[in-house]
Amino acid sequence: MFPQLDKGGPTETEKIFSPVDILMYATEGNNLQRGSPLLRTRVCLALTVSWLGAFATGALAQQSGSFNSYPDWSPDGASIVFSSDRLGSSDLFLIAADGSGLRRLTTSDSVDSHPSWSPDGRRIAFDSHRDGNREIYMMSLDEPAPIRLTHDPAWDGSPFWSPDGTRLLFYSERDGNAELYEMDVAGGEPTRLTRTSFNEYYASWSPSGTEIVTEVESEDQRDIYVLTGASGVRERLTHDPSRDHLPAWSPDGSEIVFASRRAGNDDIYVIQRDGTGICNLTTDPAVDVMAKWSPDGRYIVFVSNRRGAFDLYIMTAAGTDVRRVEG
Ligand SMILES: [Ca+2]
Ligand SMILES: [Ca+2]
Ligand SMILES: [Ca+2]
Repeated sequence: MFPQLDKGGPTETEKIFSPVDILMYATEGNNLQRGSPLLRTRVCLALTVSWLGAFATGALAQQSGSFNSYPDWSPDGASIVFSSDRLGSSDLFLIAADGSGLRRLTTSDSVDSHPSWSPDGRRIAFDSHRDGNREIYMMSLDEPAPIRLTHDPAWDGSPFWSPDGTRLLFYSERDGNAELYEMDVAGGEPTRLTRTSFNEYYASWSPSGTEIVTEVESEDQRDIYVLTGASGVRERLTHDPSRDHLPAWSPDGSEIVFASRRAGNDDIYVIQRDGTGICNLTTDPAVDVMAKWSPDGRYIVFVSNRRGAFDLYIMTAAGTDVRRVEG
């Protein structure tokens, strides 16, 4: 239904990521290393065996393709919103979790990315370069003309809805380095939440709305932190010299899923909220990133280039039964 166009290079990916150098997967993904299992701190062996059994014959046959990224589930778990450059510059798309009903949401010539579905299921927040620099936007699924919410020449990106649907959490570099901000979904001035010399990226509120999980960059290292309460008490959950990034909560708030390069390439890991019990769910030598739990807690959607292009995949929350979301 939607032909996939080979863009011939990482241009769109660079547009999405270069300002903060988060993820140069289009180039790094071609430089895959097989990670040593010995590097993993606490491998869930049963899951690993299951995975290897299912994918021992898997191959990185495709060398190029479109960049499908940043999936987020609808509140009812039936659909997934994601960004994709399959029809040109990166736009937002909807697809049913079974891979049916692909629908294009935005048609900007610019790069639209990082969609976040509202708790009431009616709106999508996202970021876009359509007005010259990265800003936060919101669109209704009934009235898909996006409303611009931020107006600052600095990078404003990766919005995430508060559980009560009244505010958006995002990061901005308007004050010199990346900090977290929140703002009313109706608009107005954002409120700055962090004041550090580090970079805070890619954050989300816990299901209770009382905590924030974020990736923090300091001294060329990225780790997962949880910020608690108005005073922003910082709790560091990971301490690995490799990159730990792109965290997201489980629906009950007891666990956090994230991507890490600690085994030599990006894989999906789960850690308990208290920082214990880290467990890796993927061991494919490809890039496995951008994981989000389904609202019912049973599945995790993520992005992988294990077949060449970056596509959406769904596995159980235990890391089994991986399938690509066709479409
Ligand atoms: Ca901006
Ligand atoms: Ca900071
Ligand atoms: Ca991997």
